[in-house]
Amino acid sequence: MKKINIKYFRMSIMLAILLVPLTLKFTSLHEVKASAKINFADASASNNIIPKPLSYKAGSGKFILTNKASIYVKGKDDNETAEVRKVGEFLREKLRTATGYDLNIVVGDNVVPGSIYLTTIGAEADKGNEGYRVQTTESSIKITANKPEGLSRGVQTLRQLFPADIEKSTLVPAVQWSVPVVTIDDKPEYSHRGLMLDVARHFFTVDDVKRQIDLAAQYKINKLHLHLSDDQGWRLEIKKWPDLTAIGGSTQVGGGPGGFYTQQQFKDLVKFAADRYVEIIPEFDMPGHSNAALASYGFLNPDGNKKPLYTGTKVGFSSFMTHDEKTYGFIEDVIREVSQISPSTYIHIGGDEAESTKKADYDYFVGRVSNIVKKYGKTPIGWDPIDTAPTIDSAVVLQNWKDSNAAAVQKKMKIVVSVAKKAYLDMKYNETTPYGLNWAGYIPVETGYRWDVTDFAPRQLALGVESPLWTETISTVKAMDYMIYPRLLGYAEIGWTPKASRNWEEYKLRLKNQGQRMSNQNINFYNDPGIF
Ligand code: TNX
Repeated sequence: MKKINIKYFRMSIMLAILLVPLTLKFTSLHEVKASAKINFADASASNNIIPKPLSYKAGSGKFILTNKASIYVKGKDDNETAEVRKVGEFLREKLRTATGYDLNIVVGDNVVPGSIYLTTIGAEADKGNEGYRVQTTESSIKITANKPEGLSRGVQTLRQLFPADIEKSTLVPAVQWSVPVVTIDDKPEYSHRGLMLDVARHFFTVDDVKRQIDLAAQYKINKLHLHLSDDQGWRLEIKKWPDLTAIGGSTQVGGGPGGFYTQQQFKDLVKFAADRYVEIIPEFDMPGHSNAALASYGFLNPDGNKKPLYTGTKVGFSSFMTHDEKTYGFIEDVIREVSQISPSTYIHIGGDEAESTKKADYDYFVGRVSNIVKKYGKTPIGWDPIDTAPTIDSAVVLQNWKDSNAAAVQKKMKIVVSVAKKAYLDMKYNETTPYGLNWAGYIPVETGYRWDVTDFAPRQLALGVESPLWTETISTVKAMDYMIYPRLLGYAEIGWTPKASRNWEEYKLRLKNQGQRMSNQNINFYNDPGIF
């Protein structure tokens, strides 16, 4: 604490020294104090980006956006230009509501002063697919990246350079829409920065999920893992087996009406996510957590009879038959249909808490199912203990939720870290939290931030981080927001910003300043009194 205070004290003195002569030039002594104060606020506001960029070099002055601005777009060829244009349209829409400006999109690089330019020409190769440079001067904003994906990440950064009012859902008059002069060079530490939504325990509509994708994407979350089946519900239409949704999708925890996505709706979700460069990873949890399927079709059960639907919250009681070819035929139908509508490189096969499946049967089952996934050109992911099955090799990814990945490390499987005591969004913040569970402990905002992927996985095997929201106790959008925010910002930063550049005390200040943006977006975040 002390160190930080001294640092900030020094920073303010330095800023004052810098600002006073500048402001003296134009103002009377009487005005000096006030303008110095405003300038200081501007300077600190420019450091509030989450996740923290790799390099942020502040210049002096600001760019002011007017309704005369155009958004110029140019790719390396026509196809890419068309994609860059879509990123430009996304930016236009994000700026439209609060400013009231209907900015022109112009293809080309004949950029006139006062404009914004997005291009994939001239970026440094080492920025990869997601890296970008945002360079602002008093007369222009330029974002450069190797790929439209990187431009999209840069656009999310640019949003955070504007005043927080930019995020309001109504026209905000009399605001100067300025961004500071700055050069930001940025790229992510990890390629997997995920959010998981359990839409099986409680169903959430397409619009609810879209909203969460849109909100998460602003913090550069790039994977949305959808937990599409569990004991309480099956949530994706499978044309060959319509009762999965007609019966298995008909309820949820507590006995509400449940619901499901048609394949058309799923494709629509995939597109919405792809427009934000977010990949949707579909999960069907097996061989446990499978009661909704067992309740839909008798042939999946040893006695040929459908199981009753389940609306409680116990785990570990259901299992697919692991030595019956009807099971594998059924699973192959599901995987085939899903692989046809899901462009993700992954299909998640669950594999957790199979407490009603003998270990040898579990090992056999997860090997068979991961081979089916591979047959359809996808990479299987599974929860631990999937790594412990001898049938599972390094072509399968482990999603690590307990602190147990010895087998994965030994086999050199890639790992997504979701360790429950740090990354579970369904854990309460503290004893007063109105929703959530606490079996993995409380996860206050600080605990959620103060760890690193490498605490739980070797760096060379780690793909990144994913924070799951299990929804046994979460049935409304309000509750969902409350559990996800503000913790997701921390997970986003753990995935994006290298460990050496992260520090809780400094993060806390940036997070505090995100409060206004979250409020403006009507996010029902947990308003932690220690932070906001
Ligand atoms: C464990 S984490 C589960 C889920 C529960 C969650 C509740 C995991 C792979 N399995 O079935 O919803 O705990 O926190």
